Amino acid sequence: MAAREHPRRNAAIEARPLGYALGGEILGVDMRDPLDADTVAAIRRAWHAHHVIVLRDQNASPDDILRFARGFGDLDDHAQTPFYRKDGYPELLEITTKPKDGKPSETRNVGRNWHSDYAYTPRPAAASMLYCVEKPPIGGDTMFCNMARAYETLSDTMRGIVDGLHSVYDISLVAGFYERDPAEVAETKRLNPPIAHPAVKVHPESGTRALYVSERVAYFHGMTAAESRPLIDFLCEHATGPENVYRHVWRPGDLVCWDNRTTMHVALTDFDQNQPRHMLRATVVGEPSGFVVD
Ligand SMILES: O=C(O)CCC(=O)C(=O)O
Ligand SMILES: [Fe+2]
Repeated sequence: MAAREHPRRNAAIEARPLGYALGGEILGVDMRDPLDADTVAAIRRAWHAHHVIVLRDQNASPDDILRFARGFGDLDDHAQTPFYRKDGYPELLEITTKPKDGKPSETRNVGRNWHSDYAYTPRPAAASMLYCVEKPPIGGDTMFCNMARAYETLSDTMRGIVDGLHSVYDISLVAGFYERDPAEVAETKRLNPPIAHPAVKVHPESGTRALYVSERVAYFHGMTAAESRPLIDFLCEHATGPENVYRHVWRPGDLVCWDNRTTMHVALTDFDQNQPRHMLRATVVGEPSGFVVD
């Protein structure tokens, strides 16, 4: 391990807001330091308040990322999408534009429509932590929206309607899904049949109610696709309006952590995709949810 030039303590933790609707920067945390319970509690408080938290100027190895992430819960081994794991690190997804084994990266187009991670599984992600190793000189930004605020700003009547709905998530609605390797597409579809989750999620820790509808929802359970479509479109448009969004402009060494129960995100193609953009993601597993539909 490299010598530490400026060992720091994780004692004085502050968060400063990055956006009006969501987003906060955590100051005073070095991911290489061991995480104590007070630090975890302070970060959690900031995370519940801001929904997306950002740690800048980190110099974290894959092991540092995993140790930090484990402080916040059990990590997913990504068995639902087994092709994207970093070699030797099943708990890290490699999201990269860099060719692998002489072939285009299968993760070059991950996250291109608004979504919450692993909503198409019976154990949707509680949280995701994405670390930027390398980024293009311009762009490659990620946008986040606040789904608790999206829910709160609906009318009472519309809240009553969505409270009674289940969103049916379909992995084939992942943007660019069919541009991936056909064998992989078939296998990930087999592993992830369409699944219904409540259209409003109650956060298990904070009790916050948040809309749980995305561009990967095919229909509402018990309704036809034609009946569902205008409502899905309205809710997505309502949730992703500019005033409800934080846009993250990456720097290498950023760790961005989002709460998948209260946010959605989208990875933008606002960059030259021949340029390297290389990210590592750890995923904190959530509670089991939903039922597979026929
Ligand atoms: O690459 C990104 O900015 C985000 C991709 C994504 O959707 C994810 O890591 O969950
Ligand atoms: Fe994602």
